[in-house]
Amino acid sequence: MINPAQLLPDITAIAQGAGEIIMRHFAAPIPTTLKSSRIDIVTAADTEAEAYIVKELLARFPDHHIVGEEGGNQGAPAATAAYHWFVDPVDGTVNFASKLPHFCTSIALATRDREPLLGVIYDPTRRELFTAIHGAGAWLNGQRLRVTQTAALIDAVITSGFPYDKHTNPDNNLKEWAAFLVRIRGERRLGSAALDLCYVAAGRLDGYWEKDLKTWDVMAGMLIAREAGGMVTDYQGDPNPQRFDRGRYVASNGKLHAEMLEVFQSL
Ligand code: 2AM
Ligand code: CA
Repeated sequence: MINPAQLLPDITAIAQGAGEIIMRHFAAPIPTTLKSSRIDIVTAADTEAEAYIVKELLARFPDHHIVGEEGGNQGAPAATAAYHWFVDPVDGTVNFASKLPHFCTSIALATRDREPLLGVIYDPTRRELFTAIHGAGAWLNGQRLRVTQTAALIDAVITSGFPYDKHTNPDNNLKEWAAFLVRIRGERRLGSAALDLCYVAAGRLDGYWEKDLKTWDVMAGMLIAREAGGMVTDYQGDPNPQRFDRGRYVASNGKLHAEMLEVFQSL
């Protein structure tokens, strides 16, 4: 059995190394390349940071499987590897390419059936390191994290995001956005799913929801949110949407969760 706590110093160093690569690119002009659509973009920072992270992970864990946003599946085959890594080199690429300093690197270790064991998220512009180990709490630069105590949606500040096919797919989160807008104190749209989950963990936000998320966007952040006392499910309340790549995630401080799920049911 692997001991995720023993891996934490190395994985932290790798996430911070990726942060250095990203910040070097952030200081210069940032050309973008299109992926699935005109707004789904990738930059040299994404590619270079992911190559660095994958090289470091493969050197240490050659018998593990690695799922990376830009590089696809690497390492040992998914079906046989006991452990899977989920890597998003730059979460918040649209912010990054716009020179808006709100993005991060997300690295998670999970079992083959996608139970997260370790989550490391590094925000290189604020030098904020969010970490969690399954069963051992969530931390920000060495300080223990706790979710908010907000108990009613009307007192809540909640964030969300919109999918890359929003121009053509009518199921583009606008109905959900409107439904929450009139029920809460404030709605925010920050642009990094991984940091949204960390901010729920840190008590900076009361809740978060989004559709079309991939495992690399959420695997680390959902562990960090849960280890800070939060709850993460799909829109119906299923506690493990990452197992089936369902893409729809709701995170909250726990107290607000039922009220948040009711909003989806009302649509
Ligand atoms: P990215 O910056 O790594 O692409 C924005 O709403 C947030 O959701 C970002 O974290 C973005 O990740 C993610 N996101 C939105 N649509 C996505 C998609 N179709 N696939 C993967 N991630 C997506
Ligand atoms: Ca990304």
